[in-house]
Amino acid sequence: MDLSLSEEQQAFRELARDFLEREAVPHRMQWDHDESVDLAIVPKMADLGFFGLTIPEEYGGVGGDYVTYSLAMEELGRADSALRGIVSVSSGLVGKSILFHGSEEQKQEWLPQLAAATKLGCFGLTEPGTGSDAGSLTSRATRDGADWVITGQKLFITNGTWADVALVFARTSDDGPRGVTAFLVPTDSPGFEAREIKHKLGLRGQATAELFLHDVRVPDSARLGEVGQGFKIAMGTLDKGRLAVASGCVGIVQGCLEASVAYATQRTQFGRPIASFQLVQDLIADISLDADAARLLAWRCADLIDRGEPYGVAASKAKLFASEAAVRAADNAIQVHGGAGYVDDFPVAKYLRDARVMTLYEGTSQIQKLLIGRAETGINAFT
Ligand code: COS
Repeated sequence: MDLSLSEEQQAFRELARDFLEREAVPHRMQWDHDESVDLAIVPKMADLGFFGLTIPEEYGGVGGDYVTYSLAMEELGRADSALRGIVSVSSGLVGKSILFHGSEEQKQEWLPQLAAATKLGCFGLTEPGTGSDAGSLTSRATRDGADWVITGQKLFITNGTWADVALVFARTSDDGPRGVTAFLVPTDSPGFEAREIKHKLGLRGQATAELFLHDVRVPDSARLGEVGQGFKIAMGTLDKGRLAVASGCVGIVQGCLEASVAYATQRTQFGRPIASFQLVQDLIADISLDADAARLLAWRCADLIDRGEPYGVAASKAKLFASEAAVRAADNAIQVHGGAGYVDDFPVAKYLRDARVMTLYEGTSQIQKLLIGRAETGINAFT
């Protein structure tokens, strides 16, 4: 479905698809079994521009608009959501936080390395006791002369064991969300420890970790933004992150559609292709509809960002619909495949396992509904 895409946008999408068909699709099942992608693909993805999209050229990025970014995330989601997560956390959540809130020195130091993927970033917001209620986080940063000393624990952190820099949100006062400050913490700092979480349901190819900060000392120059501004930085960044998740989910739905059509047109039962049965076409039509609707919501959000319009609610709607659609589409795709869909000979079982977390992370479906409800009614369900 091509809706007014420019030649550049289409060209990038084709380049991304060709690259991922060659470099990722043949290996994704093995990476899933190994519980790690082959990290040799990371610099190759950076060469193509995946990590530098929407980061300005003056900071080592390739620039580009958010529609192109959405297309890139879709192609990554279609190929392997583990790869999409690596990119959208490192250059998306961490890179965008630095781009919009960093000092000139911080931008010069980190953005070229994140855009080239010579360094990876991770986003340390969630804690064992704080998921949806992110503003109540308990990791603490205490001022000590010219430094800050950070103590706390973070959970379910994508790229956690691979990252060179962790964007850590810590409490600098007891003033709820207004008492949170952001810090760029090099992961080789003394007292910083990352432990990988194994045996996840999906996204097995990406490193998900628990972070422990034992009196980690950083200079004040590692502070990102003003003291007390950390929660707003996290929320603003997550709005763009939700577009990345939504677009990745569009890729999952698209992958389910292609796999289902391919299977249903070659598999015969009762002497004819199963695609000729109306109930199989019903399943495929639902997947096709989900692909179009999710993609249009993601593109609407990307276009709002490109035009400088408010996009937070559009991001919530895109993330909510696309993540639920990805789970639904993968489930439908398995139904089309029958028993063959329940094993790893086809991509649909992995699509379902990978999709399942999308309705949870970067704000659950319930949180997205409450954000949409708050925007529609003016009434805040969180207070
Ligand atoms: N962009 C910028 N600022 C924002 C913002 C956004 N999207 N959302 C909230 N803020 C600001 C508010 O304007 C408010 O500022 P003031 O102090 O100046 O009034 C401040 O942040 C606190 O906002 P709010 O009162 O809405 O905070 P809550 O604690 O009620 O937030 C929700 C509630 C549920 C919205 C928030 O905690 C949330 O999004 N949770 C989900 C977290 C999440 O996605 N976790 C996944 C982590 S990554 S896997």
